[in-house]
Amino acid sequence: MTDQFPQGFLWGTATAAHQVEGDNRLNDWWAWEQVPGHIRNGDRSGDANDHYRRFDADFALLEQLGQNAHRLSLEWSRIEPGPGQFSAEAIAHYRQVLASLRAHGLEPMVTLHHFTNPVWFAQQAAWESPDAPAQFARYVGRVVDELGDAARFWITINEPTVFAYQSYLKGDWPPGYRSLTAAGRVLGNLIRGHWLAFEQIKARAPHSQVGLAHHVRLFDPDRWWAPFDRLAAVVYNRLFNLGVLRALETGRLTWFQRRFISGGQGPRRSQDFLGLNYYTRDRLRFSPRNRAEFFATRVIPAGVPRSDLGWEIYPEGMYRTLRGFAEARLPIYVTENGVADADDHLRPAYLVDHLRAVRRAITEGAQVRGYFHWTCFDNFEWGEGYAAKFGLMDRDRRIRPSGRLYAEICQTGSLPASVPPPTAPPEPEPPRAPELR
Ligand code: IFM
Repeated sequence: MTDQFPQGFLWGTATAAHQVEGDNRLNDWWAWEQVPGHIRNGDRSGDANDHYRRFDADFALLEQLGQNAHRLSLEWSRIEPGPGQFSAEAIAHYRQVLASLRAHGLEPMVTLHHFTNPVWFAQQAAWESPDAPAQFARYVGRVVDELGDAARFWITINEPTVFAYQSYLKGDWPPGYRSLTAAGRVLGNLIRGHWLAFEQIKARAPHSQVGLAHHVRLFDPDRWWAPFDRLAAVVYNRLFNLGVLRALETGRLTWFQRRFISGGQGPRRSQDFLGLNYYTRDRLRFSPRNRAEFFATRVIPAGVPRSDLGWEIYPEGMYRTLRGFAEARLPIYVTENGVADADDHLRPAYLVDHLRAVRRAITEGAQVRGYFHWTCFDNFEWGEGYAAKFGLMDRDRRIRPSGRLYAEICQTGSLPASVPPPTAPPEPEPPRAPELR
């Protein structure tokens, strides 16, 4: 097998507006961060990476590092600060951002919703409200009216299952609810929002490529021989991985999703490509008392390689997921993949091993057309604040060894024959149950 990637492959990094722009005051996260206890170490997004002002220099740097594409998100609360009120200034800003990407030879991939909601929308019950999908679609329609000529690739929603889980089931993100009913309703409305957004984009920009960035977490039984561990893995896989894909394929909510919101149909095959965010897998052990977590507990055996956040490093999962995705016979973009690794001792091998898995899947027929590493520079990692460092660079844009390695990969379109193995592992921390994200 060659380690050369196909011609025209998109090589990039991914970010999200609230994590990098700075001074994003008009959304629900800004308010949430001000409350002590919500964010690790009391961090707040604050100026973040000041990318709202520094975008052009940042894109110049990514160009120098050999990248030819970039995934970013538009901040809904800047574009529509009040219901139906659109900011000409914010739209003009994002037009400049997209033009700057093009000027630096970076193909834009634009996400329309990446976890944050305008305050006005949050005050109207956000995604729990039956009006939410139409409100989101109105924003999407306006964005594509204004900016549809500036980008070809659009991602409607980032990680709907993670959003529903963290914000409405686990309660760690705004609005901090712990309710299965709310989470189910939100997930159903996000799917409807995607359907309507897909139609809005296609009506205005028929040649655009539209998808959704789906976070796939592999679920394996902790003990392969234990039938209930296996059952737990099947159930988790259906709930968190397959349900959304099925709804987008068929244009109908699944049986489980329909338990929370009634009716609603969308277009069949409402994706031009599959967007995959892959980071890790969970091993599940059946645990009858853990009702809140669907009767399973996530376990991490000792000695398993883990990131700074305790997530298992499992490149084989990238390959397995892509093989599964290949059945849809659609182009695939790895819209996120990365590792929290403050001292960069894991990232070089993580990068190459995951890309090798991508290459292997391509050889076996998966139509993978691009890879966006999460992320270019350390940024505001939601509830983890600035403690989790996912960047190929630090916040001051100092390039880590893994950043140089990725540049070499982007420039040559191929993988190095060998990579330095992980070095100087930090003191092992007591295992933490990983978050589902
Ligand atoms: O930082 C997040 C991103 O916003 C969504 N996907 C996972 C990343 C790492 O946790």
